[in-house]
Amino acid sequence: MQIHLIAVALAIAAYAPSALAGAAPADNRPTAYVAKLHPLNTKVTGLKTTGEAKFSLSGDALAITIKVEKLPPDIMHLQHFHGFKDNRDASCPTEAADKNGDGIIDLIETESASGTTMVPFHDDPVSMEIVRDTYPKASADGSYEYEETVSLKNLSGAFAKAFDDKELDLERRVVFIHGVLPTTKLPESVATLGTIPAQVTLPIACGKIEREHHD
Ligand SMILES: [Cu+2]
Repeated sequence: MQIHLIAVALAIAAYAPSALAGAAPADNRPTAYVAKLHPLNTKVTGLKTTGEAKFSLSGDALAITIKVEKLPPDIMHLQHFHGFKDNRDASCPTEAADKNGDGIIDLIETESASGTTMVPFHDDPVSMEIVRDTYPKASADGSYEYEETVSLKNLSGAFAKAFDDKELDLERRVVFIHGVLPTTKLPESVATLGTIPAQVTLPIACGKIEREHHD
């Protein structure tokens, strides 16, 4: 029995794709990657925003599902995966990321641990357009479920074009959820991207993407 289990484990390991573009696992279930989202900047939101982002690959179809709860309600929330252009392993920021000590981890302060904004999760991820008004909107009770299926080939192609021929490399990326109510008072020390209000870009949840293991 034990020998049999080891053999199965080895077989699965042998099939594990190094990047998303690899083969299906030995058991024929779709390859899946999951990020468990934990809250960030809870002192600002007063909420423990949590959820899960899932990436399931079946053939060329990459289904992206992101479920989030305890969000600032009734507003649109930017969501992306972030990572490093040189493919270093990204991680979610810890409190140490708060370089200016204002008690808030702003988008710019996430960059040393998490890299930059890469792929947007709105109605058209393949467009790679970060500024768009089709990100999901939280319900009045502060939750949403986002689902979008894209062609892996198309997304990989768009990604390679934007990031110097690099692969999606999901296991080296992190998922961020952004956005607090526009009425939220933030100190001027909170940095943002360009002219986008800091309330829109403030990270409120993060999760490291990991390959899902079936047991
Ligand atoms: Cu982002």
